[in-house]
Amino acid sequence: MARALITGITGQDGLYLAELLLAKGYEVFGLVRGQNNPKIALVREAVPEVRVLTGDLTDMPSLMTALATARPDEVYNLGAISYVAYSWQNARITTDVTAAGVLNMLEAVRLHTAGGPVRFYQASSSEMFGKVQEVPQRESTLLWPRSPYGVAKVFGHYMTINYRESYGMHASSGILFNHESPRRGPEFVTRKVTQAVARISLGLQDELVLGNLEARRDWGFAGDYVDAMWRMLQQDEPDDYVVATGETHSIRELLDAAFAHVGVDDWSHLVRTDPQFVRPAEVDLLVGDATKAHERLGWRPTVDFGGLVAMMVEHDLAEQRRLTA
Ligand code: NDP
Ligand code: GDR
Repeated sequence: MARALITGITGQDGLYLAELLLAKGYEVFGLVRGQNNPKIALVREAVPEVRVLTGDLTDMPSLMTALATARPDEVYNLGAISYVAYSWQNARITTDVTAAGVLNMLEAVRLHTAGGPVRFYQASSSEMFGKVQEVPQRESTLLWPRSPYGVAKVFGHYMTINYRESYGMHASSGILFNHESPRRGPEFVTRKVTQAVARISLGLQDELVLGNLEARRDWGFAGDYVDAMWRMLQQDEPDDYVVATGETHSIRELLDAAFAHVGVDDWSHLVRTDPQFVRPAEVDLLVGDATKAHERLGWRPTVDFGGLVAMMVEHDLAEQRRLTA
């Protein structure tokens, strides 16, 4: 039975990846931080077969202990402070976790295996592309991060490549574009919109307050993207891959699609913008070219933008009805 260790198991991707690996017959271990993390309940409910281990990416001894217990064939490093807006207010802790945490995990794997066969996945991000240099963005596009989070991810990305080149480690980096789902945290724009649309249509909320409506993102479904992670670690050779749908939409188009789903064509009186949600520096346009992942991994997204928005609004309508019943 193959064994996998997932950091960030309590997050959106951690839960989908655990489900995927369990379905494939893996024994799955998940790293959870904190002495009483309330999100453990999510893990126990969604994936009760996962063995929870305590640890923190900033605490290298805890990573060594987790590796010694899990003895994994594959390590998926999904743990991070992942909210871009938060990273300006908390740049140092973002750097400690999202940048230095990757080094801690890589070094722990190297020491644990003494160059052995553990395969490593790093959750890199389209946020690394930042200021637009090329459209669409691909693996070779110049990185120009625009947030402390983006800078931290660039460090983790190059450190992963460095461990591959220095120690021959099977370390791959997935440059994943935005991916969403009903499990997405409510601080991210898609979920903020679908939750608000559900609440407004049920008469539970009057308006939605957002920041920049012109930014464009390449939004896919998280369930599809964790499959790409797994495929990367099944390759003979480690490498870096862009994972994206190749379609881009603005926040305005997201609002059009979400409100249309509940029968509202004109949302202008329901949405207000406020500078508090505008970032010090914005990533204006993301759209990925996933040709390499198509050709080498045989990976394709199965959910398009319309399907994703419908899935999330339907989920939030059902959830809000349940909460207010
Ligand atoms: P989430 O924010 O949902 O999950 C992040 C996870 O990291 C949580 O489980 C969190 O645990 C954990 N974590 C935070 N700090 C630490 C720490 N100090 N030590 C150990 N674990 C920690 O993110 P997603 O699931 O959406 O994303 C997964 C990864 O992929 C992240 O690295 C993210 O940056 C990256 N990524 C995400 C994309 C997306 O669109 N979703 C796109 C590209 C990259 P806790 O419960 O304790 O908070
Ligand atoms: P992003 O996702 O920064 O791309 O990072 P987010 O959903 O936070 O923002 C997307 C775009 O929407 C604009 N926006 C708002 N965003 C939020 N959160 N709240 C608002 O009210 C709002 N109004 C407008 C933002 O300015 C931005 O342009 C996500 C995270 O999952 C990262 O961890 C990951 O690496 C990248 O995707 C790829």
